[in-house]
Amino acid sequence: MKRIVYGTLDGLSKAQINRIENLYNVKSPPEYILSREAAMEIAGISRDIRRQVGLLLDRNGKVICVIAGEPHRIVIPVTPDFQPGPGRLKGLRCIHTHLSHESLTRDDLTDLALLRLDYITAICLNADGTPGPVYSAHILPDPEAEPYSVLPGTSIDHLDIDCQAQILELESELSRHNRRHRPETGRENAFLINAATQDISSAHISMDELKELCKTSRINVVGTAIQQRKKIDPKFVVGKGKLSELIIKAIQNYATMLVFDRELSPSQIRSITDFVEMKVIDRTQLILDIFAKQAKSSEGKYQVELAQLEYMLPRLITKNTAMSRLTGGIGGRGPGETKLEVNRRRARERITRLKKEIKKIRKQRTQQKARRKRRALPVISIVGYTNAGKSTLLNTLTQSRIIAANRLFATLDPSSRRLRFPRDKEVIITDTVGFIQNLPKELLEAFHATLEELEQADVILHVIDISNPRYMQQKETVDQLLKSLNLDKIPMLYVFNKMDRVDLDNFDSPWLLNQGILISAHKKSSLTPLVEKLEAMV
Ligand SMILES: Nc1nc2c(ncn2[C@@H]2O[C@H](COP(=O)(O)OP(=O)(O)OP(=O)(O)O)[C@@H](O)[C@H]2O)c(=O)[nH]1
Ligand SMILES: [Mg+2]
Repeated sequence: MKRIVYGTLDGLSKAQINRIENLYNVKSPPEYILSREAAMEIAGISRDIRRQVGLLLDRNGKVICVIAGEPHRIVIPVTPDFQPGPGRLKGLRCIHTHLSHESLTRDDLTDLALLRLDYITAICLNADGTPGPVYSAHILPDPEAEPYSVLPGTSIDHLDIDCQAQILELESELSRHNRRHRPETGRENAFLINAATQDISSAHISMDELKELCKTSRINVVGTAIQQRKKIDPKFVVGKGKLSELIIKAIQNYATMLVFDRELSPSQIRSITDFVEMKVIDRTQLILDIFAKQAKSSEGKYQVELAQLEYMLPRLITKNTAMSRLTGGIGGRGPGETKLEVNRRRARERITRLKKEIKKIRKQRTQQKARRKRRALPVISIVGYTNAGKSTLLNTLTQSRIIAANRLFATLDPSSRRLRFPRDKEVIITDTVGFIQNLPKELLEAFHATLEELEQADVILHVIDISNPRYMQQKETVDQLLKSLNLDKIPMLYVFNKMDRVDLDNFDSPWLLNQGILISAHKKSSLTPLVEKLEAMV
């Protein structure tokens, strides 16, 4: 780092500034939190300028950074050369002055935990300006315990605490814990955050589903928090103070990623990623990610990539600090064109390409459809919430082997099969992508063509997994989506699936079951009433 004074020097005399700059020459042995002389000097300067003064020291006791603060706080600058890895500390300790006898503040402890400082120490000034009590704190490695420990107050005569050895010991304990909690390669440890402005029960429902989405995406959930608020914070979703608290909890649980159970606006993504040294994603990105992993056909892949790009384009950002380095840098790019602009331009070009490709495939499909129409077979389309058992039903009905799996969005590509009814009538039966609450609008747009095909349906089979505790909400989500796609005019049949997994005598909404047909999609014998009903409908 540059040997400049960080913070504010406004209103200070040349002599005062000189004295502060000279703090870079301070020598402090590694066993000491800070040598007595150095402690005397920062207390002296602090008394003189009536503001806090801070130092960042590396593990050898070398001053890496001098900070001139305000009367009640210092702002610790970004230190790109000292980034704490997983299970590691920052390699820097912060020693600063307090103008009164106040012990470590909440902000001090938040800095300690968020920045993963080796130590944080406050040297308090007595009323006469001499150095008074000294307070220190360090992080605790145990996820079950408090995040940090504040040591009993001492004085500047007792800063020889074998500091370096203590930090190393703490760090080795941290890395032992980290090894135990570390995710397997290719996985992440995620901490999930839901900000609830309405009733808490729907927040819980949504959070349960987010956990399932994580499972499908091979993400370990190491902690969750539902935060009730009157209003969503426009910058930090849950407010900066709360967010700090949650991040500390996340770090403590060895999380490598934060997942927000809502769609983050571009400015929220920006403020949060500027604030935290951790991967941050939202519900939409998670769904997009699952779609991307699951897409098989080229059309499906194009559609997902298009949705991802459309979603990312306004969110393509770099960190504030990195931004200034990028824009200030010299490079082979056109004058004034930053990497960000290049990325944006590439994304836009790719979007245009993808739209063309999708259009081409769509045209071929329309021709196929026309052919099918000539044969005039009725079409039955299976829709429903993801994981309801749509593909299983199609498989059992038509003895096919479409992928059916206990994960969300197993099916992205529509498939059609012929079904011959007992009385020799033939129909086409199609399976489609599953629905979900708050389906990202980019995905809805990208999958429009797929969903459009539903318009051709003569009958819609709406499959509902009644063994899922959220079945009612899921049914409503699908009903609403069908309505928004103008499909609610097509004759629809409710199919209540997975009856083998529920105790029907004690089912909580027995009236509902009268509105459709009960089945077990993987048991052919249970499908007879459904087949009879369908035959009558087409
Ligand atoms: N117990 C039980 N499990 C079922 C039944 N029908 C489906 N399943 C299981 O539910 C899971 C999801 O089934 P799928 O057919 O893949 O569900 P889907 O609606 O096609 O899901 P997506 O394609 O992800 O939207 C699978 O593990 C199935 O084996 C049933 O009647 N009873
Ligand atoms: Mg499926």
